[in-house]
Amino acid sequence: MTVYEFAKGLILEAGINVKKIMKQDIEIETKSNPNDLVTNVDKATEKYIFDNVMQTYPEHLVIGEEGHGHNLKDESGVVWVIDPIDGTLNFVHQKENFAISIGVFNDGKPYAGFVFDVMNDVLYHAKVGEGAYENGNLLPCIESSPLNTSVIGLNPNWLTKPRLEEMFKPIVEESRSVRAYGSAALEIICVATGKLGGYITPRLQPWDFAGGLIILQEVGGIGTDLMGNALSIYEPSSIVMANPQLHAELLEFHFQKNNEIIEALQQRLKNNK
Ligand code: 2AM
Ligand code: CA
Repeated sequence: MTVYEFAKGLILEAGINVKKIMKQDIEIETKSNPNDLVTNVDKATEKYIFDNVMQTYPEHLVIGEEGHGHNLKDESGVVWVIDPIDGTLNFVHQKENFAISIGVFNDGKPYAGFVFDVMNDVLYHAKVGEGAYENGNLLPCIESSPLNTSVIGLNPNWLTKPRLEEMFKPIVEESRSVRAYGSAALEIICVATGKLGGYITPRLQPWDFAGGLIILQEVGGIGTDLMGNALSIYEPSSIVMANPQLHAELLEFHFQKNNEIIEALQQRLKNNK
C-alpha cells in the first residue's frame, strides 16, 4: 500500500470516529482567547491519526495543531501536517462545516493532500501529478476570473482591524461579493472547485492550509502569502489562494502597494509564534 492509499483510508476512518464521538458529550475548552476553542474531539482525532501513522511509519514526522511537532524544522523525510478539526467553531456551534485536513510532504516537497468534509461525506484528495478528486470524481482545472466577477472568501472579523480594513475594503468593494465559511480548509477547497475565485486571510497556520493547498495546486490554483512568497509548512503566514488571473490581480493592484501593512503583519506573526 502506498502512503497515499494509507492516508486516504486513515482520514476516512478518523471521520467515522468523529461522527461517533459527536453523539456523546463534546467537552469544550478555550485556548489562547475565549473564542479560540478546542474540544475532546480535536484532541482524540489528532491522537488517532498520530498513533496510526507512527504504528505504520515510525520514521515519519507529524506536525499537528493540537501539539505535535510545533518546533520541527527538518525538511528531510516524510512529514504529515494535520488539522484534526478545521473549523472548530463550526464544529461546536453548527455540528457541520468542518473538515479533517492532512498534507503529506516528502523531503520538503508536496506529496499528497486530503480534506475530508466529514458531515457531507466528501473526501477531496490529490496525489501530486495525478489530479485532484472529489470522492471518485476527477476535478477539472479551475477557470480564471477577474476580481469584479469573483466571489471571495474573507472573514468579516478582519475588517474590524484598522490597517487590514484599509487593505481589504477595496477588494470587498470591487469583488462580486464576499463569503465566510469558517473553515480555511473548506474555503481553499471552494477555490479548487470554482465556488470561490479566491480566499484571503491575514493569518493561517500550516495545518489549516497544507492539505487544501496541495489539492488547489493540482487543479491549477495558486497559493502564496500576501507578498507573493511561497508558503512554508513550518511558519504561520498571511494567505491568498486563488485562480491564476485573480491571484495576479490581487497581488498587483491590492497587496503590492500595501507592502508596509503586510510586512508589519508578517512580523507580528513571527513574534507570536
Ligand atoms: P481552526 O478551526 O482549525 O482553529 C476560521 O476562519 C479559520 O481560521 C479556521 O480554519 C480556523 O482553524 C482558522 N483560525 C482560527 N483562528 C486562527 C488563528 N488564530 N490563527 C490562524 N488560523 C486560525
Ligand atoms: Ca483545528
